[in-house]
Amino acid sequence: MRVIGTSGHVDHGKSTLVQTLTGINPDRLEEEQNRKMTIDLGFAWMTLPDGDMLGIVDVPGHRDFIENMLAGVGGIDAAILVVAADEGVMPQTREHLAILDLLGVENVVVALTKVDLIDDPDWIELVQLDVEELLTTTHIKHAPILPVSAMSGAGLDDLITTIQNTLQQLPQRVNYHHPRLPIDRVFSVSGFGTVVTGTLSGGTLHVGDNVELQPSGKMGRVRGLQSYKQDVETASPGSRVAVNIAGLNKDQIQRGEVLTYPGQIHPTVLVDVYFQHLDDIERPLKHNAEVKFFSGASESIANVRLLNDDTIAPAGEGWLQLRLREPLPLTRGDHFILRYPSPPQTIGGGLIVNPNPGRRWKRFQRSVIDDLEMRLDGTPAERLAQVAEGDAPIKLNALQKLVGYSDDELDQAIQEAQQEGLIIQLDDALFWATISYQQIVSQMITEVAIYHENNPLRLGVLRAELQSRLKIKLNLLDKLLLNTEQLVADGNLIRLVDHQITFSEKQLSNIETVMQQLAESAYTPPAVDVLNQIAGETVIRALIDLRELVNISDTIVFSQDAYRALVKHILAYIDKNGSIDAKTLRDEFSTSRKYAIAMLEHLDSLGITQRVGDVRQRGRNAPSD
Ligand SMILES: Nc1nc2c(ncn2[C@@H]2O[C@H](COP(=O)(O)OP(=O)(O)O)[C@@H](O)[C@H]2O)c(=O)[nH]1
Ligand SMILES: [Mg+2]
Repeated sequence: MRVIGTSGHVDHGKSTLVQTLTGINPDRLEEEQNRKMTIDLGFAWMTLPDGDMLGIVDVPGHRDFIENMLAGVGGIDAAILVVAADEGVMPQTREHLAILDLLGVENVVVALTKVDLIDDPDWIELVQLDVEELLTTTHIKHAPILPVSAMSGAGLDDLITTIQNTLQQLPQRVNYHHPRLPIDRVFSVSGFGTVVTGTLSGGTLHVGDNVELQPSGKMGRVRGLQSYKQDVETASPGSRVAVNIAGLNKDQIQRGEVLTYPGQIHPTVLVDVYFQHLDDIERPLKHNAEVKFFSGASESIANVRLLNDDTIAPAGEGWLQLRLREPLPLTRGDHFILRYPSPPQTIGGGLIVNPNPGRRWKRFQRSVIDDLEMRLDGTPAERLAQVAEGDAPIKLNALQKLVGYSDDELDQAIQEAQQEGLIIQLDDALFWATISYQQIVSQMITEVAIYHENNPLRLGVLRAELQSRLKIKLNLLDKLLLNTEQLVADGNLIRLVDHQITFSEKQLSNIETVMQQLAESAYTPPAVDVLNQIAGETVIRALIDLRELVNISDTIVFSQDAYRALVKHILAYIDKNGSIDAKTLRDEFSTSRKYAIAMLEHLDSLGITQRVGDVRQRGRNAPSD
């Protein structure tokens, strides 16, 4: 699954092209339809010939709505740059392309539209040369240019094939277990509640996941997911996603917020960035300038500190520290754009290098700049943590092979990564990136919470069931449980620390009847079926979970008291007489052979007794007192 964005000057035919390709009109607002102009982002999708789904974000080309365009192009895999053959390269052709370049979008397909209006092939060639020249001013290496017409349909098949080829060459999207959905739309659907949409990156989202919105910190839960109007259980990175959130209403959410897993991102107001100035602007960027900052789908007013320059001239580059008026959830490696508020103009953009410097840097400090330069490439600790991300923890020697550090470098990097909270140590030589670890822990908590909700009368979820849901090894599950305070392992059952079984009045009175019957014939208790009929199977099951009852076979349960008395007596008898057999047990407790045999077989299976010929002796697990 991939997402591309349109780009280009207003009226060059972006929305028409999207509608022709997908059958979906991206101009969904009434105002857009009346003015025949895209104002806000539009969304459409199609199935490519190879069967892959393609999401398309259609952006406004008008200069007044550049900021809406910025909210839509974060997270796209590639762009279609639309240039009308009759007008050629225009101001927002340049501006959009510059923005794509600053945002690191390297894959562009140029659609030279409206060729039906042009009779002169030389003219088309001229426009094509102009576009090629413009492309040389960017980092974009390869951008096929295709003459098309949405009116006549000319060139559209070629365009689709070219888009498909471009996307097929992109590396697979990686699941970093760090899902981030910059929200570009919020609405409510009657009967469902609040829905937010965005282009997902960083990891998968699942129905039932607990999620957090940043910067507000509000928590919710994924009630449903859709990708391209289809219900899905899991949404993958690189797709357009609509999330139905339980626990939050529409008014509590805004465009620009990021939906993520709890605790994975923290909003920041101070960021260190590497900045590239666009070249076609008259004035240099000055220290203390007030600008507008855009990243993902979010924006804020920002104040610029030039860390190592007096000014940054057009086409220049340099280090900035930005103070944001609004706290924003940013991470290292995010791209950003700066604009002047008035007259509105795109200045340049670049990369977030440190999202959390925590303090204001003194200007012109060699050490500060050195540190930032190292961060631009990633510190050894950061590289180590990146390699330690994944579905399972990684052994130290495997980690070392992947990063290629010497023993000393490795020690140093591990120490730093631990201090910075980037990795955690699970065992002597077993490490895991903190974000991967937190992800699985939060998934574990969510699974158990869902289980409680669906099975209120079960004390907890079976270890094996949880393990298979999480698809992790059993010994890893046990290690994680030891490290997770919110969960308790109670024998084979895992539960939230504060989960309790609550019975209704009716159930309590049935339980009383059951306990009475068990007290009356403690050693010849009624069969489980009979008890099930009195109180219901789930209630009897709950009593077993709570250890009020002990099931020794499919059909027999004893009350906890009777069971304890039996075990105690059996062991005492063995200690005194060397062994016990079924007949003796039957007579000692005036029970029947059926119960005596079942009890001894049960104790054999636990290793409390062991069978030797026809008698039982102490087993390896018998308590010593
Ligand atoms: N002749 C011709 N007109 C087109 C073509 N594509 C779009 N148009 C017209 O160009 C105008 C602007 O199109 P629109 O898709 O709204 O442009 P946008 O602002 O880039 O989204 C509309 O009047 C369209 O009908 C085309 O291939 N040929
Ligand atoms: Mg449009």
